[in-house]
Amino acid sequence: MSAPIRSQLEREGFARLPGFLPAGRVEALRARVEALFAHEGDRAGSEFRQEPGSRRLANCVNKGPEFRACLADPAILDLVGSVLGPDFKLSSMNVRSANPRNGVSQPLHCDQGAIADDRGFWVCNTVWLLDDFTAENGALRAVPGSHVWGRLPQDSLADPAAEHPEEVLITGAAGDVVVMNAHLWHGGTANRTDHHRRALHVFYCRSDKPQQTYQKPLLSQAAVAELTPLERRILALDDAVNDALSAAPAVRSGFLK
Ligand SMILES: O=C(O)CCC(=O)C(=O)O
Repeated sequence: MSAPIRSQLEREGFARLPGFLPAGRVEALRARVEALFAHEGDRAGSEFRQEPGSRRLANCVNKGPEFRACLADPAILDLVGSVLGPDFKLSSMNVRSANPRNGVSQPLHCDQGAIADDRGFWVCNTVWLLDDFTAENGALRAVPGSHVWGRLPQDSLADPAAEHPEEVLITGAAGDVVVMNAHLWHGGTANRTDHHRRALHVFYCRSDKPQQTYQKPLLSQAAVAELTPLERRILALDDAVNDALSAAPAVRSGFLK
């Protein structure tokens, strides 16, 4: 990946890869996402968390080859490795779709409520835009550089839901991917349009931390049979340390209860 992208990711805590996904893959993902929302109904997202004002899907690795194709893309893994170091795994793969006219911004948060530790950064998210992100439809906001501050918005701000004086809006086109150091203070904004705003979140963590969604027990035999060795490794399917870390339930969301 190009040096400017890497240095923006390091300096600002995020970088957008324009036109990363071809239109055909965006269409296939959208079609699968809508089929799953129709099929799962009120249960959608419940393997992780549901969110007022947004539709969510969780455990997407198990829900179609369109999603699995986003799990171990070499260019994305390279950037994620530049944040997390060489030893990392998938933490979760979810869809978030901000509802039309939902009237709610997410509070600024760091994913998993994570603060960098003495080994450095341990969470990195990638946001795959399935619709254009605009100033009106619930684009991401982020406070550039906040990934190195070593503190959480909820411990530092009177109102993490309020606009932050240093925040920027991360807009882009369907097919772009935003790679984000997930210690960055960020959140989805309110959708003021009549259309859903959909994104796939492919979220990674360092290998010594628990997965947000313990993948192994949630994967069907059919899905496992299709995995490459690299995908098995990224899912930590043969990693006894991960089994010990991730099997115990814990609070693993930045702000969702
Ligand atoms: O706008 C988005 O999809 C990102 C939302 C987000 O930061 C989250 O759900 O943790």
